[in-house]
Amino acid sequence: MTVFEIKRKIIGLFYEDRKKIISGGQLSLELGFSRASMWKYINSLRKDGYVIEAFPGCGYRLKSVPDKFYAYSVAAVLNTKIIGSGGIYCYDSVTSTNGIAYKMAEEFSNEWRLVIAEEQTAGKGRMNRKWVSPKGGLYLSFVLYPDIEIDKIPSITLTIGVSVAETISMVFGLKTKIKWPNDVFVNDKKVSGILTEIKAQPDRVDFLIIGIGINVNTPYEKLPSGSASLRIANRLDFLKVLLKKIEDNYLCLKTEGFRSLREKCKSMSMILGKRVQIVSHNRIMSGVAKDIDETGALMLETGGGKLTKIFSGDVSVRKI
Ligand code: BT5
Repeated sequence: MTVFEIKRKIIGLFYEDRKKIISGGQLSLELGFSRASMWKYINSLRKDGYVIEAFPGCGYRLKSVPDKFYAYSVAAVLNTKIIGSGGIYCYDSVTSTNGIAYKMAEEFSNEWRLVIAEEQTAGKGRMNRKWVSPKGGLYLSFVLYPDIEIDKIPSITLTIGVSVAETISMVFGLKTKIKWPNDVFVNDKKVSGILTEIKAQPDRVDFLIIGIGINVNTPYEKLPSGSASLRIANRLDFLKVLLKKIEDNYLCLKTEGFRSLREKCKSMSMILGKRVQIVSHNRIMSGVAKDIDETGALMLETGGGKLTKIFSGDVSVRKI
């Protein structure tokens, strides 16, 4: 076993029930090596910030976990089957997790990798905008290999948006809204943005990079005005719930199509039925946001009942 696997296994054993005391004998039995070697790994985990109490004659207990992602700790708790199955990569600081995941996907095809960073120095929004990414937030990207037509990609971004919104509602009991095509709002403030990047051939999608930024534990002075941030005691627990929700919804999209997710998306939408202005490919359009269609495109009523299909753009809600 590698050090990664040993640490993953130890954290996995403790994480199931954090109040549990596990005897040294049981640990060495589970891991298949001596108590002396066990001590070495317990100390290594302590150096990583895990507080592991030792009760002489009884065993060990995990008292607290560090507020830092390690690939082994994420692997220990993650209960997804595809997301991250090709490897989990955690960094202290990167330019952009999307950039890293994109390079990985180009180099290692068909590996469903997951990239997480504590901070990004050049976090990307859409259309070369910036995603402010101070230390301690949640910044992650993963590679998807969807067997889907290019014009249906917006439905994937919306599925991810629904998943982020559902997870925040579930964990915090907060009402969340989705702003087509890629934002999640709490109390009318943006808490999360999604960036979907694509590599495709004329007739097929090679891969997608799904990048998610969520403001957690971020001081407001570090964020653009109009942002929200969530206070989270344990980011790892949140990540686990989030990625499972994303995977479940993604598999539902694959097997059942966009139908039920589209309904969720519509019910969470903060723009449907409203008069909006959309900037899309340097074109400005106004109208009423009427519907989200079966591909995830926005149907804009531009006058006289005429519906225009919009695949991407920036939406602002008009006051009148
Ligand atoms: C987005 O773009 O909202 C997509 C953001 C995706 C970020 C993730 S983090 C992990 C992964 N790696 C990356 O490099 N990116 C992804 P867009 O819709 O273009 O919104 C960008 C706009 O949101 C900016 O122009 C600001 O107005 C605002 N903004 C920037 N940082 C923000 C933040 N932390 N919280 C709320 N709003 C922010």
